[in-house]
Amino acid sequence: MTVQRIAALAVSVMVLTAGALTGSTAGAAGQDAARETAAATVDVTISGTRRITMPTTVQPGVSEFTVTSAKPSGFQIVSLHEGYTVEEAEADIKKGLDAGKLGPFRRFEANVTLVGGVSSTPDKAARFWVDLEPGSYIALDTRGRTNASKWFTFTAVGTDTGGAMPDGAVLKAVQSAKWSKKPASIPRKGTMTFKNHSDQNHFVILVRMRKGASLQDLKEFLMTEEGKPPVDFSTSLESAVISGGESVAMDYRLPKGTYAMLCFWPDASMGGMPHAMMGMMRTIRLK
Ligand SMILES: [Cu+2]
Repeated sequence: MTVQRIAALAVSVMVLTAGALTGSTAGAAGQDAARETAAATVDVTISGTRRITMPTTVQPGVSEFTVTSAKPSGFQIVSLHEGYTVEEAEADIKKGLDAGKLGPFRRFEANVTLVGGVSSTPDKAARFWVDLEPGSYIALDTRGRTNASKWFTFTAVGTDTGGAMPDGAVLKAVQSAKWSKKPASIPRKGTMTFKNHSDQNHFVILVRMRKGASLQDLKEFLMTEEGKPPVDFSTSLESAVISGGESVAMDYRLPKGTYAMLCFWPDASMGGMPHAMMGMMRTIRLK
């Protein structure tokens, strides 16, 4: 299986998982999280044409974002480094992430900090929390085709919210492209914080394993794309992409079971190979 095929598969996984986030927000666990934090709230809406509406200024510090979208969406906040323009970012995403050219992809990764976001579905608003440094940001819907005219620029300025990230399950990326071995299990619902303690960009996908399926079965399926998938793509959860040093928290609710934990972000040093294919793959119990 070529890297291009794997990347295409990863995209199809993401599209499939986007439809499976129903029930991932609110509920009793979400209310607990709200009580524990004093974060400011920011409302985001994403139209059917993937145009983003939100405040043009937000407070720095921890904010709770609520995303309502007309289609399955992937709200993503990005900070462009000094001197890197929106036009350059748009061109590098098109050539790098969309068309698989390594040079533009490397330039994009070298010039941005991926701050957080959340996947959302039309039937239910999605909630996430991030800690924003003062500065300017762009927000985009990663499910749409790259089109900077639909990106939204906002600024974090003024008094810090004083809020804290919510408590709950913690999933960690470590080293370069590895998952922390712990925890072995997490609750099936609540608030999850994805912490990136590595030096690469990552996102996390949890996808339920079919009964009797092993990680080896999943590796073989991803390599060959033959046979019945050993995972159920319709029962899954996907985070936004975050850079090393960043954290994002989100509400989630999934059925009990054994899940595969994967990251499909391409690795520039491996010709764009998705991290999962480099071993960023483990199982985790949801109970
Ligand atoms: Cu990764």
